[in-house]
Amino acid sequence: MLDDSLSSSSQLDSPRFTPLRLTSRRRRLVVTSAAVLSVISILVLAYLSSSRPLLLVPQDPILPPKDDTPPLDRKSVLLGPPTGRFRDNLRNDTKYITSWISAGWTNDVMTYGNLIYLATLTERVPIIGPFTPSHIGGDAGNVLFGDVFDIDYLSEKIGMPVLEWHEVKNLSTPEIEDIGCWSVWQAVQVRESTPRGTNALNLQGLDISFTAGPKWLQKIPGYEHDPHAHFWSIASLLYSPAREESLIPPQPSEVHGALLPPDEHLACFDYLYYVCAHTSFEYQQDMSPAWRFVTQHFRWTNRLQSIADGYLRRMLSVPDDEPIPPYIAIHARRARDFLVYCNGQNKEYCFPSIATYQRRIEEIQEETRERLGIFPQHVVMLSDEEESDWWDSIRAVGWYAPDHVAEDTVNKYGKWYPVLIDAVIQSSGIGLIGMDGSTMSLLAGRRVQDWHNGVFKNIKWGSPDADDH
Ligand SMILES: Nc1nc2c(ncn2[C@@H]2O[C@H](COP(=O)(O)OP(=O)(O)OP(=O)(O)O)[C@@H](O)[C@H]2O)c(=O)[nH]1
Ligand SMILES: [Mg+2]
Repeated sequence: MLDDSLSSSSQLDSPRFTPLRLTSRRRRLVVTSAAVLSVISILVLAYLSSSRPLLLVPQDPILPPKDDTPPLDRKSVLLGPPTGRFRDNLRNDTKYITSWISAGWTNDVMTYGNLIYLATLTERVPIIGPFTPSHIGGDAGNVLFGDVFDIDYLSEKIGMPVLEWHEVKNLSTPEIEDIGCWSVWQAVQVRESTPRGTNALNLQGLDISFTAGPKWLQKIPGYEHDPHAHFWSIASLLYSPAREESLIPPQPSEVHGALLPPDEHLACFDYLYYVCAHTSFEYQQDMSPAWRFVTQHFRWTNRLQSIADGYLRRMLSVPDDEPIPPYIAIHARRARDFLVYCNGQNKEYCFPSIATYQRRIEEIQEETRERLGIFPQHVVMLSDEEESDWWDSIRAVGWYAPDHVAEDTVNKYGKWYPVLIDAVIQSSGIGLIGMDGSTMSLLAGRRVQDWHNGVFKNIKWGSPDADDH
């Protein structure tokens, strides 16, 4: 319905709304203004024609707008090069966050992913440590996060600088500094009364005084089978009023016996593996925000990818000037903890047979053919299996595998590299058959899905018919 005041003909006809009916004073004003404008126009035209030709057509072709955003300068959130004490390198106008790892390599990748996701939620710059060799022998030494993953790419993708500890503090003989941190671990489980062990003292020279987090951090408080906490429960400890309400007497630090409340400039937590937004072990769910917003942007460094590509080329006999064909990778966990889960059954009974793998291969080929018009013919096996008979049986059916002994991988690159190269190969195909329960399979599968639009299938195991479907 129209507004009455506007639709009334009496108002529309009135002098107030008729610009042509000018008074003589207004007419004089209009004439003077027109004259002044004409003079200005003539002067401007005269100036333009004397100084340069008038442009009637655009000089440049129409280009898409340029992305003028300068590349993100990660180090801008530091005062300068690494200092003896980390505090001397932190900016007063910036807040930071850190945490530590303490499990197998893939779990540690996920833990750093959780830390960085928490950093994005709390608008704090994450500072991350190296990967430490929990399962590949202590003599392997540490490997920098930035030697495995492209940290500049990651920072660009998440729109936030990600720092490594060695960029903040001089770690050659780290000066021991006291700091207060929250222990999430003391809050979310009942088996251990101490904070989760960290390597902060050895690696970063941090002598930590822990404050146990409140029991409500645990997703199901007191439930001994699930030590998960929610991202936002942990985040709330960095804000008022949860912080003040949760402060209890801190525990003395190991070296100096310092008693410190959790640091507000550099927030720190002992362990962030068991963290989710909604569901425990959430990386298994497509909704996993840590995966979608952070960990999927952990891309291999160019160096690591090209080392792995070299292995693939030699394995599949692909010359340097030809593309590596799309292939299906299989990740077969057959040792250590997975063997223990077999409860004494022999491996042939417990782990998937070649025929079981073959069925999954055909399913993936069918799906990539239908969905992508690609029919991958090469199959590459990656495994922690050490028995040569099993590897012979794999090669006998025409599947490929990197030969880290013949390639002398450990001597050439170091002890980390068989597993790193295998992880890159697992995630660079168009399909992955993973081992149910393996986080290494899970992340590789997510990469295949999200980086290459490929297919990920986990295989069930434990008995010969476990994967029947
Ligand atoms: N070279 C190689 N080593 C593997 C492979 N799969 C597992 N491993 C080794 O077995 C170890 C598995 O133990 P974890 O470190 O606990 O593995 P994770 O990365 O946590 O992953 P999952 O235990 O599978 O969940 C790895 O660290 C590797 O040393 C593989 O495909 N290739
Ligand atoms: Mg493991």
